[in-house]
Amino acid sequence: MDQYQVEQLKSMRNELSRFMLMYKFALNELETKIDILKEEFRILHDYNPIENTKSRVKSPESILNKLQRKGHDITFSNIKRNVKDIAGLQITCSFISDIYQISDMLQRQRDLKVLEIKDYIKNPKSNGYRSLHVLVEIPVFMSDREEHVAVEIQIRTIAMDFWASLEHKIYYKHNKSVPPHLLRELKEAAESAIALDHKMERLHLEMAAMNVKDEEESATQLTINDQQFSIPKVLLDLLGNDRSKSDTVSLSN
Ligand code: 0O2
Repeated sequence: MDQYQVEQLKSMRNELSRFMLMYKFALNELETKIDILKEEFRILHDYNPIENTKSRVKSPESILNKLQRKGHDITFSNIKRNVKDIAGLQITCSFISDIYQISDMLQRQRDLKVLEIKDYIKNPKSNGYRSLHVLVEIPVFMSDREEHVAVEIQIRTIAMDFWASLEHKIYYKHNKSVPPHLLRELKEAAESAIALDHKMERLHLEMAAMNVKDEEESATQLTINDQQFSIPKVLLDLLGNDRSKSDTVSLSN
């Protein structure tokens, strides 16, 4: 390789690094958003819907394979336009309802533009894959320009994630031609995962209802000097009346 070729190679490598960095920065921004939500939930609420997050930038080889599969010429603009999952963020939750709650919270953020939502939970893929894919675009401010970068957010339960990682491994291990008995068993495993998710959600709702009762009960209890007293209803009504009177006074002042 002569000096000219080495220089050409270096310049191409720099261009590729710049391109990939844009996706890394977009992921950094989204991860910060998730960290903020996690911390807010940890401090202000009893319950955190986000179990875990994982991010990855797709390898150049995998990007090119996808572009070729879709029948496009290899150019940076074609990659940007046609491969939307170069930056990927996976969020795992305990319950299905958490998935939609997180998706709503992200969709309400004004600097995120939602490009597409694929709901593989309501419409699972034929192999059994379930997950909510939210494709967003986020602005990234660099030294000389502003780029709007796509990030694919995959939100799923722990059970869905367990299944997807195993299926992904099997798929690649068998070079994408998985033996029929494994496909059948994977489908069965996906059904067990659905059943588990629904059962856990029911238990979670039941426990939440019990907690509300407990909270109501403890709000009417008073502990003085290690002795517990129930506050009589007449006293609660009286305190309630006094509070609403003083609220009216302070509001009108
Ligand atoms: P990898 O190795 O994770 O990067 P589109 O982008 O819309 O033109 P695509 O890629 O089918 O077409 O979009 P989709 O359905 O949103 O899938 C994108 C990613 O979701 C995949 O990326 C996987 O990460 C995941 N995914 C989708 N279907 C399956 C599935 O059946 N099993 C598993 N385990 N994961 C799935 P890649 O590039 O395929 O793979």
